[in-house]
Amino acid sequence: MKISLPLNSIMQKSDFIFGVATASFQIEGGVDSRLPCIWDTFCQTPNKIRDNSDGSVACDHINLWQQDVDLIDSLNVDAYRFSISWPRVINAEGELNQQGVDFYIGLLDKLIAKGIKPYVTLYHWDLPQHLEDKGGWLNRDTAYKFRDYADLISKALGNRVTSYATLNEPFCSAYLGYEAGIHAPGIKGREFGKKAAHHLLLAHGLAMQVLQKNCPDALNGIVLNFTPCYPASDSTADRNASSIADAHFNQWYIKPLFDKCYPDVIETLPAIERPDILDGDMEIIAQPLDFMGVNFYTRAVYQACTYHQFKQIEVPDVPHTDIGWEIYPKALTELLVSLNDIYQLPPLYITENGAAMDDKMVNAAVNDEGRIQYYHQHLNAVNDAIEAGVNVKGYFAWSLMDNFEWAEGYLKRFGIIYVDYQTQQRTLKNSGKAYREFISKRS
Ligand code: IFM
Repeated sequence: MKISLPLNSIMQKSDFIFGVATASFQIEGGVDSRLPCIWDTFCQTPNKIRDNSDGSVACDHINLWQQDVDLIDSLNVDAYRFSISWPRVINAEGELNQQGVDFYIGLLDKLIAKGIKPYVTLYHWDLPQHLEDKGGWLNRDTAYKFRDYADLISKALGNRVTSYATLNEPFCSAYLGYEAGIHAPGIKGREFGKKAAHHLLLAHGLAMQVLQKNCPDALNGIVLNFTPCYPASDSTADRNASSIADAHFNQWYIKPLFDKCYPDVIETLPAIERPDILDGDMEIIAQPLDFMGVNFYTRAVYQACTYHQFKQIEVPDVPHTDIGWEIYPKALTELLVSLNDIYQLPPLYITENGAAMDDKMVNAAVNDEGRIQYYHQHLNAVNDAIEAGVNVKGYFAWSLMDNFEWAEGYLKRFGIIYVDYQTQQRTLKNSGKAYREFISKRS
């Protein structure tokens, strides 16, 4: 199977960016050369990570980064999206840790020397533990600490960075980390999620002000994840249920960026669940964006439920990836078209898209046909959205290589490169070959 798009498609756009993506905690390892973060603590808490693993070695990228950049280069991609580990570059006193900064300068310089554009995310979930000890994202002051970190690091990296994203997937940090409790720091309770979300969005707005001042030539923005909500039936009750779920899980994070307010469901929240919004906060959050990143993997289907308003259901007999997420590429097209209808969007990038598969190495090869098909379908879905008028300027495959998949540990493999965690040997999967071949066919 090959990845292919129709003629006269995004393949013809010379400025469309194809890339691969990773995140610091998921690949770096090297815990001894940085401060602890909330995921170090969470991994040490019994029964939080399915295989009881942690990020202490991960893909050992901290040592193997040069060969990893060579691998990225061999894929013929235009860009590499990675994140900076806040606890690696800022010490407990809030000053730059030069050793950590030098690691990223080396990485950036090698990428640039190879003609690969660096797309940098400042926060992909690895909050310094000492800030969590003071309340983490439930403490408004963390937003100001994030602004200070963004200021110091963006000055230190100079003009090396093509694009800065402030946050990756604030929904996951807020909801999974401070409401469902299944991600670090593992806090559970409906009264926490929206408060954490507000401070994350405030942190984004404050950091955007700094980035636009320090790096006016970079593309500065934010990366949101979307799981589009569909009703289980055409009934009014199910359609309402699905739209309430959408307001909580998707619109909650995008509406403040463009409309300076939260979705109307805020009015239905009991006082204890409401965020603490101070005068001027919504103006800070709604900074002009140079781009917005969209991370997409799957959709969710909801039906009405008297107790919780909505209930997610499993659709029978549909294809799933190895992590149990339904494969439904049409939702990506529909999502992009609907966001474009609702909001005054800046250019969009698909900053993550990919599939976990039960990969097996056989005779030094990984024949991951299912993943190739996933990429084929989703790239075509992006192309359909562009043809419907959405301004999408790039696409990043998640992920460059297998890595630490959060609460799933190392059990789920998302890479287009296979990682043998015993030897740290990397092997290009067939999907990696297909992606390389696809990109190389561009005119
Ligand atoms: O691995 C994660 C990534 O860190 C954030 N987006 C979703 C991916 C797959 O779960």
